[in-house]
Amino acid sequence: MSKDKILVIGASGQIGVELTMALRGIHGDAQVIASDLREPNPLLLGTGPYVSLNVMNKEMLHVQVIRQNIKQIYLLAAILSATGEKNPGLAWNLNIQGLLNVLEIAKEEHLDKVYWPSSIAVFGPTSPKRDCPQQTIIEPITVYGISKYAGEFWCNYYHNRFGIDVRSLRYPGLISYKSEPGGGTTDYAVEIFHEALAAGRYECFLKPDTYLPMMYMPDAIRATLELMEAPAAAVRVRTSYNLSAMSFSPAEIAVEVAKYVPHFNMHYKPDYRQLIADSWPQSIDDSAAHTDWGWKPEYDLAAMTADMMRNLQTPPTS
Ligand code: AKB
Repeated sequence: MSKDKILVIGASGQIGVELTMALRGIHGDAQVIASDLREPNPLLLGTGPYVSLNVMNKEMLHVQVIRQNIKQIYLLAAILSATGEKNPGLAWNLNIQGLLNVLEIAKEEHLDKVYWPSSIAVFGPTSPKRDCPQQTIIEPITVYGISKYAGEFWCNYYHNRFGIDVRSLRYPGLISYKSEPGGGTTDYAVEIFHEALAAGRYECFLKPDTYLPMMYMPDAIRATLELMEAPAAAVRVRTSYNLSAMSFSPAEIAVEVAKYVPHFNMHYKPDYRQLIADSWPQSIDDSAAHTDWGWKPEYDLAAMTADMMRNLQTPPTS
């Protein structure tokens, strides 16, 4: 039987749920196998095949790749920046060993393509703060950032040495309403919507003037699909592409949210995540993605806030 299916690892996470649904829309429900260690996210229930899978178990992963006739893998399972600082060893193991397991299987089974996300967390305090370029000084201070940077070079290595068509994006903070983020420093920009609508106030764990690169999930999903559809020759960056849409501070998003929640009140109580946020660039230069495969974001802060509010205030239809 020819290999024709797509495996999404970490399908119940913030990106995984929406990417799985988007891939199912394009390739057909049965062609996209969702997998996770966790229970399936409720939004995925009844939408297509689901297998319970631990990416750290290479043998089981290998068995599933053969059994399910997998030709492409999207590896989304990871421990993010804030959670990673609580258990650095675990974050390194999952983020790196998980990737190596997938790359080895891609080599052994001659898979068509692999997708693996990197992050703006690769950058550190010595990287340029504004319009941070694709290639620059990169000295990350979090274990998450170190694992992502090392992972980028493993991707590059497997591409150069074994011809694996592995592609990657450095996501900024991602904002979404369908599935929640978990353990990131940029999570405040999602929490603020839920707390504003539920309680009319939010206590932010970053200072009001902390500018960070951010992106609305529909843009992130489209960027991922466009990168994966691009002709291989156009994908010249085989570490990971800078990707950008907007930059804002907690004070600025609070002003936008207050347009929809008139008495909205924001308090600030910075914690250990401030140090992480301060180490990252405020904005990103993603001109390589524009040039190589035509990337163009659609959502700015106002458009994203309007769409978030519309969706969070509308009861879901079943
Ligand atoms: C995090 O905050 O850790 C993530 C990221 C920027 O990769 N959202």
